Amino acid sequence: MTQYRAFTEKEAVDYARELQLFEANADLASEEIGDGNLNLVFRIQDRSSGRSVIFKQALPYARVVGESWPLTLDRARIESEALKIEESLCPGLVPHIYHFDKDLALTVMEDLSDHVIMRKGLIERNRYPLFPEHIGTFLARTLFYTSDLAMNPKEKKERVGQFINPELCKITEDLIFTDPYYDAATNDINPDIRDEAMMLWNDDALKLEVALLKEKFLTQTQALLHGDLHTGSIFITETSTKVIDPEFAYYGPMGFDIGAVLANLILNYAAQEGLSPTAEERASYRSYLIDTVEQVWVQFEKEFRRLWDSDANDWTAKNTTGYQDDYVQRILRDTVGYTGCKMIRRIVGLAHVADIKSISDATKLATAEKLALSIGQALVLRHRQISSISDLVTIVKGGSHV
Ligand code: SR1
Ligand code: MG
Repeated sequence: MTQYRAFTEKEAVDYARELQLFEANADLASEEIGDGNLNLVFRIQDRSSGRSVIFKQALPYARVVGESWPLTLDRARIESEALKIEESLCPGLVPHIYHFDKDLALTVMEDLSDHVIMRKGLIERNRYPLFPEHIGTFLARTLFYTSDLAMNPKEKKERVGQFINPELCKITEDLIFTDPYYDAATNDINPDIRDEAMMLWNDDALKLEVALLKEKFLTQTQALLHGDLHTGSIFITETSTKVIDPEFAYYGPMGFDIGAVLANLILNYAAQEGLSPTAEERASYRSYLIDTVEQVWVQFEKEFRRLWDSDANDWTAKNTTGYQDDYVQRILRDTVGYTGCKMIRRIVGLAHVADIKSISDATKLATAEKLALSIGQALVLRHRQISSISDLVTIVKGGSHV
């Protein structure tokens, strides 16, 4: 058994040699490139051929806070097992895993350096025409094929057990569903919008809707989720999309993953207040983002219904008129609710998003944050009345719930 140790750049190279990932005498360079909240990420490259791989190693604590926040290394197992399932269901839409070492909490995977992190691409106002089709397919296939609609019920229950992920789920429960709704010490609130944050804490109607969404997150084992599907968990080019980082994977409500994608697109929409140089460019890019939001849902729904019609295994799913329509409507409502929760947490909670954080003008920053908060609140408040994706679009374009 290997003793766990957090790798240095040199140890990462030594381990790459041990695994014989490169020619014995290859001239290897190693660089720690992780900029996420939790892990170490090394790129190991053969200087002469240019060939490279990624080492992702979990730390026994949350990197963003430090050793005072211990965190299970089991998340590395969860991530590698989820990636393997996702690759089997969606080949080409996730990085390929070459090797996993449980003791070192280390995953060796395909280097995606020819892609960019989608959040960065959106901050630069790039457009990705194939993204809705790619992510809609990823969402439909991973959520459908891991649910009771498609799986043998015994195997599905065993898989729920395989993905019990209490520590990572607790982060989500606290940071998304609990802390933003009171004056928690971990919240990070721009003083210029403190009044708006305090209004959240006093909004009983909003807190009731959040409670219902939190209860569903805690109790519903509908499908194997990615669990943290924001635009920092997506590598992208104009023609390719790769979903990474499913360390928060667990069995939960389908709308949570779809909502994560939509929330981060809409956070960028709000951030255009400070990111776009002119009113025309802001309107144009916002229109692209809204269209993308709509198309992600449309592509998801189309593919999910197609899979249900062709591949459902559950007798009830195949033989109950109206069940599919009701099921899809419930996913949509959950999606809208979780979209709202995920927007609110990125404005007043612990971990913000670069789209908004990178706005240097204080007035524009506060305007963008208020817009994101008001859209998020409206989505949460109205999620149980939503009947089509255009209802969500109307709320976003309205920019407020009044
Ligand atoms: C302490 S971890 C903070 C956030 O980073 C991850 O990406 C998750 O979104 C988590 O809530
Ligand atoms: Mg992550």
